[in-house]
Amino acid sequence: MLKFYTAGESHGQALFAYISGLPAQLPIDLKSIDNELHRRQLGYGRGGRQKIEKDHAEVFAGVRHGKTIGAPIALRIENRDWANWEKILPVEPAEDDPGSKKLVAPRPGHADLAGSLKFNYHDARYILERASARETAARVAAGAFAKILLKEFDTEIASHTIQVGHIRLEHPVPWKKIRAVSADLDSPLRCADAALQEKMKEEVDAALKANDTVGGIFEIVAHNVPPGLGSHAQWDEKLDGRLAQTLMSVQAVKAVEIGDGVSIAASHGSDVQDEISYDKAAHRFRRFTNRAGGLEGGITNGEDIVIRGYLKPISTLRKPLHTANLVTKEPVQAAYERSDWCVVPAGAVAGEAMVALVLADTFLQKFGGDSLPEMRRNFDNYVRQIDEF
Ligand code: EPS
Repeated sequence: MLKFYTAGESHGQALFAYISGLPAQLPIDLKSIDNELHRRQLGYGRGGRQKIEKDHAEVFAGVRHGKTIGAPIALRIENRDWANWEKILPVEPAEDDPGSKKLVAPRPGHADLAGSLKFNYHDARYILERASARETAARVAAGAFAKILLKEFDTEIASHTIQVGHIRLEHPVPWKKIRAVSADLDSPLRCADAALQEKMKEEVDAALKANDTVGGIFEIVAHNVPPGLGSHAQWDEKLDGRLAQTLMSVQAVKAVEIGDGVSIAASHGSDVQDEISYDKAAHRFRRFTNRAGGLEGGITNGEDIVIRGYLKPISTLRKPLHTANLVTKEPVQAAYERSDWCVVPAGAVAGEAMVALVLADTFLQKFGGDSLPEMRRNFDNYVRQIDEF
């Protein structure tokens, strides 16, 4: 079973990720991990922090001579911004607590108030430090290891932006185009339609001009996924449920959709179920459509997994909203922290990592193997079983 945890705060010394359960002898291209981290930092509408950081994953355990050894992996991502915060957020007790960074005006939409009530803090600083989307850098680094494992079995994950503000990409995009735009480090919003992307950029510019933020929708596709992953047998084994929960855990995601889940709710069954044929040459069952997004009954059906994350406009606004002071309870204007004003591409990269981590776990559950060669033998046997079905 693949497990991963992150630790670290946005303005602490570093972020950490711990991953266990990967098979031994998996070749690890450390550059690919930093490329994922770089992708996460990009995006039209990202704030000043991304000019400070140049995220790099230092691996401290679990990898030797460029390959996993079947032991837990530990990595660290330094926060360059720590130089500006070490006196404000020291680990050791500090005599004079420079209250300048206290946050007593909780931002509506952030974890500030809910977290302060939960942990009995009258200063939301200690909540926002962990709640910040900065934490997704650690998840992206962990997800990069999962992507490397999946790639060994020709399963790939990519994403693209399908909506920013009111601007929506309506037409379907083929996998090859999604893959290309997902990897394009120069694409401002990773939208496959260049003309529409210009309109999306105008939405982002308008939000900044109005001292506001803007949300959107990203679509993640897992390509070349074998049928039979996940299970219908128990509520917590249903892969659609696991993926939905995983994506919801990414900061600012407020809704998740698998396949055409939202639009088909208003349709008839005969119009939306994906009818089936059999491709004799390829020894594969095929679908004429993929409205189910590659999952039926909580189990992969061999089509691409398609999952969308609906991102709220982030909560930190230059145009402050009404709130109440945590100490005096008096009405005040919400605090402002340096921030982004559109994070759809960044949210998509974090989402890709989370989907990769869950899919890698389902691969390990189905094919097991303490070493990559053993896992591959199990995988090849299963593929033969499907061929001979
Ligand atoms: C982010 C880092 C943060 C924020 C942003 C995303 O850095 P800082 O707070 O130092 O600017 O820019 O996080 C939020 C706005 C938030 O509320 O979560 C990052 O690295 O993704």
